[in-house]
Amino acid sequence: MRFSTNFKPYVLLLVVGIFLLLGPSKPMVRSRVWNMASPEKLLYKQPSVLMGRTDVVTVTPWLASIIWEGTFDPVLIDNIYKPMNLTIATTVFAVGKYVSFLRDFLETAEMHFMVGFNVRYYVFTDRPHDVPSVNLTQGRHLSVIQVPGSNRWQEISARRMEIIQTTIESQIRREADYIFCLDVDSKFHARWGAESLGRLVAVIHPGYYDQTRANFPYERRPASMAYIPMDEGDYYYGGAMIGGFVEDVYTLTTVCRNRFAVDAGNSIEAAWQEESHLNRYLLYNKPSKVLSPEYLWQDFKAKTKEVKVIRFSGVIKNYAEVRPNV
Ligand code: UD2
Repeated sequence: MRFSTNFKPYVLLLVVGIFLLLGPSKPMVRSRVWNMASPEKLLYKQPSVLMGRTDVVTVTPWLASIIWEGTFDPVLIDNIYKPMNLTIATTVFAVGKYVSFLRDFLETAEMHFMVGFNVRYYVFTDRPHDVPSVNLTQGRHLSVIQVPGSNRWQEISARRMEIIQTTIESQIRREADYIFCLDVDSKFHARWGAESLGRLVAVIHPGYYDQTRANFPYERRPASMAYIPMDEGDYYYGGAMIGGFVEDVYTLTTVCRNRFAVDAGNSIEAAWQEESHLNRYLLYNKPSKVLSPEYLWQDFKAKTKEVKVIRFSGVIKNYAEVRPNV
């Protein structure tokens, strides 16, 4: 091949070099591969392969752990995860009167949620001036993001998927490694730590963990994109918690948001809004870690014998009082 007299091969080499150095343009996402390095000489209880919880199932049929008290060693877990210097995004929506739940949510999170980790709270509200000022410990930040109000609670609850998706795009994927999306009308009561971290994390709804799948309140109309047939289903997952790597939750929220929009176009609203779409998504995209109902209880429910610790629980609320519609 002959070059024209004006061609300068070193210019081509320079351009190719710069391209290889900078790489093709792609969204900036944070690295997500860590070794499970444990410090030398750390003393903790010897694990057993014969003794453990026998009153509950601690692994799913696709071999994801189900996290119950007694299945992990908090000292060991913290010593493995804390040196990774992870940042955990935590989204919470407080739209309309739900802003009144924020103080308890945040104050109890400071006591129990991912203590010792970098935590970034993203508070979505239409009432930024009513967001309480809460003392945050070192390494923890809070940003308030204004969102529109609505006169339908179903819309507020369901629109979370879309807003989480777009906020991951605009900032969270650059600021955090993992994300938890939580209901605000809740309080933490005990440790919720690094044992909950995983690629895609779901929580078993406390109302249905002892039920057969036919009794799960899945969306049963085939016309809906959230449809689950009667003879399918693993668990009933609660919509009050979605977690995992930021990019995996991004995919989940994108898919659910799009399916919700298709349903809306067909004038269908799934039985439990985004919770129904979440359940459908997780049936065919299995979570890599499942949190037991310790991580999502409801204050009106008496504690059952298999639940040794209630870590996070929905408060009793007067629906007519706090919701914009009934
Ligand atoms: C269940 C789910 C919830 C959601 C909903 C179905 C559990 C324990 N809860 O709760 O996650 O799937 O069913 O839509 O699994 N919100 C506001 N302002 C409002 C209304 C709602 O900010 O006026 C936000 C707030 O963060 C709240 C969340 O949406 O925590 C869910 O709404 P909810 O708690 O009223 O829904 P609920 O109790 O039926």
